[in-house]
Amino acid sequence: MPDYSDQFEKDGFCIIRGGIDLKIVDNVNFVIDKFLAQHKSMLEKEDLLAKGFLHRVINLHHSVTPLKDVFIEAIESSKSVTDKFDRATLYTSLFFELSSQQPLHRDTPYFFSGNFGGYMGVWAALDDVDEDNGSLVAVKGSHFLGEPDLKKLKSIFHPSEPVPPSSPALFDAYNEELIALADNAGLETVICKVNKGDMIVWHPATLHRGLPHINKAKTRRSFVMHITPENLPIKHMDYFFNPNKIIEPVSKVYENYSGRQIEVGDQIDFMHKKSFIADVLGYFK
Ligand SMILES: O=C(O)CCC(=O)C(=O)O
Ligand SMILES: [Fe+2]
Repeated sequence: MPDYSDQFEKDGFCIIRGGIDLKIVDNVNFVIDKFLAQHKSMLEKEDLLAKGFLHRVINLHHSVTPLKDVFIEAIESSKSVTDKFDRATLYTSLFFELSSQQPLHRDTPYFFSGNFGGYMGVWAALDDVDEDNGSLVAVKGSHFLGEPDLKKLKSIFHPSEPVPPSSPALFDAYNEELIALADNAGLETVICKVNKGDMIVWHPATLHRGLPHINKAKTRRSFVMHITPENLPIKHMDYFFNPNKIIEPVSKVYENYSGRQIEVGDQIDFMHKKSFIADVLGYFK
């Protein structure tokens, strides 16, 4: 595999064509079909699908275990970038069949590790993805844009109380300011048209989004891996907007999987609405 680190440093992201072996992709898709054959009607009944699709499923890899093979393969193909801060571990994941359709944003307020870098987004296409079914979009060089006035933003949304771990209105306003900075700087927006098996790695401060999912006859199966070096504490908006808050060291529990560390956990969450433990959903492979 070529060294993608120059491109990643310069652009804030890189596209790695054919990063995931198609045998692994096809197997994962086959196993997800099995998962759906068992759970789709329950998920439908519980209103945990979006337009009939899996959407924003957190840590599905705890139940659909071949997704862990996608992680192994993705890091193997991108390690010149993803192992830069020390060996990459899997912190959390998101699975989508319907595009995230999320507006342009930086991940940093929700994946904040103080001055220590190392968090990255690693996105694997399990379907061909273009403008029709919600391409991932990234803004070249947006990781170099400075921060907007965080104190001022805080004072507008949380004038007299600390910022909570999650504050969607503040997150949106923060990103709006960055989008204006990117526009002013004339930064280029790249629509990443990819084939299944391709992957994209982004820097935590790179503006990125998922386009609207227009053609619902097609799925947009994609697996986002949020990676960090071992034991990197990850904090949210309460820390991001208060850099004086001390980030304590953490000691995480990992499973060793094919020579890589995957954070141990057993909760699978659907669209932030409802979680199940893996023992309840079962293990699919
Ligand atoms: O898949 C997408 O459209 C974007 C996902 C994303 O922004 C993230 O996981 O940080
Ligand atoms: Fe993101």
